[in-house]
Amino acid sequence: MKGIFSALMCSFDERGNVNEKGLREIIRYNLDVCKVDGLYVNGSTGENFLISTEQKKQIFETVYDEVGGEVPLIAQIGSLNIDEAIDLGKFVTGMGYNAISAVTPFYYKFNFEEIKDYYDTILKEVDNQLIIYSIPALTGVHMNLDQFAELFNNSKVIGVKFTAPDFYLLERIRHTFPDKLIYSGFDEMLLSASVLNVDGAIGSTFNINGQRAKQIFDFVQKGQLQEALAIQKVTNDLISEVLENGLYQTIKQILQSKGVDAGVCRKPMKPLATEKLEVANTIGKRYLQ
Ligand code: SI3
Repeated sequence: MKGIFSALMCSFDERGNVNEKGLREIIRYNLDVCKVDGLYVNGSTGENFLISTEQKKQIFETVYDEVGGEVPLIAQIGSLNIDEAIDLGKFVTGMGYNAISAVTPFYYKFNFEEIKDYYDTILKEVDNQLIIYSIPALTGVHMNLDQFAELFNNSKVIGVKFTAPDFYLLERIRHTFPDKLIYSGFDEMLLSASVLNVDGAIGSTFNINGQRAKQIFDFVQKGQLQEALAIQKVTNDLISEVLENGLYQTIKQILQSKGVDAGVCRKPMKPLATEKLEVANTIGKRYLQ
């Protein structure tokens, strides 16, 4: 469960249906070309919050079938509808997923007691281990060290996907909880998080740039910081161009240019205009052989 995990993209057709063949190709590209250590399924990058329960289950099943035990799988089952979260949690646990993960409940301004109860309720019902998905910039949920400690008090909570630029808090969490799994969530900050001894990282750009992410992580573990920095620099050149052109759409187009049927993004995300498709192809050629 350590190392570089792709936040797996999903292929959708123009009508918004899951393209299973395309999804299998994305998985194979991640495992065979990017050589990632694991997959994080139905996260933000998987457009999870834009799809139906049936589609989430279809994706969980297809991924499990294609991966067939090659790498560990984490299923993001978090939902504002706690019954859906529990249903999905039981579904993936029955299938054999290594862990579940759930984003902190968002939109309504839940207080911490409610957030803690959300996780405890899911874990009372689902017989699996859970990784908290913390992404304050998108959820508005900012938790402090004491609150992480309260969540970690539940022994089934085995770690956190920490997607925030607060390296002071990250260091405090690492130091206080040496036995919990901590994944960095911002690919552009992988080196800095790795220096703080995170156990791994989960990110969207690993769908195309997983090999460099693995090099950064490995170099830091061996204490070769200058080598890691050189690769983080190229990685960040790539990421800044991808972000400017449109994050998920550009990653999909780059996959497309590598012969992977990555499809389009779900509405309301808009497809790339022709000029941006060309920019995506150029990024793919410049940074990814
Ligand atoms: O659940 C997920 O799909 C993620 O792991 C998301 C991940 O944290 C990405 N963030 C978003 C909002 O997609 C990052 O990998 C991000 O794309 C990258 O660091 C570029 O900013």
